[in-house]
Amino acid sequence: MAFYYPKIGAATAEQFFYAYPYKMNLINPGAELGTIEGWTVYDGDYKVDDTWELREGSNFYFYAGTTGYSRLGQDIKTNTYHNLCIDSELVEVEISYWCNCSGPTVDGARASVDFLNEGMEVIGQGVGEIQYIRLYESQVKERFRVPSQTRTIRVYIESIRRFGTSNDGYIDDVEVWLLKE
Ligand SMILES: [Ca+2]
Ligand SMILES: [Ca+2]
Repeated sequence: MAFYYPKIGAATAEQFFYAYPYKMNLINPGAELGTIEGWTVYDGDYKVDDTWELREGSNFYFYAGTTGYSRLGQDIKTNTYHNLCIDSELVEVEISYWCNCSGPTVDGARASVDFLNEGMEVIGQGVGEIQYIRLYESQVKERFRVPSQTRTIRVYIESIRRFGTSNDGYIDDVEVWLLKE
């Protein structure tokens, strides 16, 4: 079926919800550029690493080095059509990522989000559960309600060290989806 955008003047939230769930565009979601390009360091520090294979076919993942706590974020702007849906207060965001927290006592990983309005003021927040996962290839999904008037979704990934000097909350392949609740 051909995908088309309805005319802006005529569009309603219901007309656009047919496109949901909708995958939002992230730059460098799986660290495969070999750098943290596209992301902003909000706390601590991040680099990419390739010691372990978190995901089949993945060369790199995000690694917080020897920091105690690190947080990496990326802004996603919503468009006119999403705004119609968001302002109907029926939209949720799902943030998923793959993590592996290794070590004698595992370190943690988490996803969180800030919702910002047109003036880039924070109008809502969501905080996921800290994951302590020793299994390889574990995908975590977190869902949060998107507040009306949200125009930027600032998604964060976090690595939390509990043991040793290496912060082993590794994260790979971040995805952001908008869903109708
Ligand atoms: Ca990767
Ligand atoms: Ca550690």
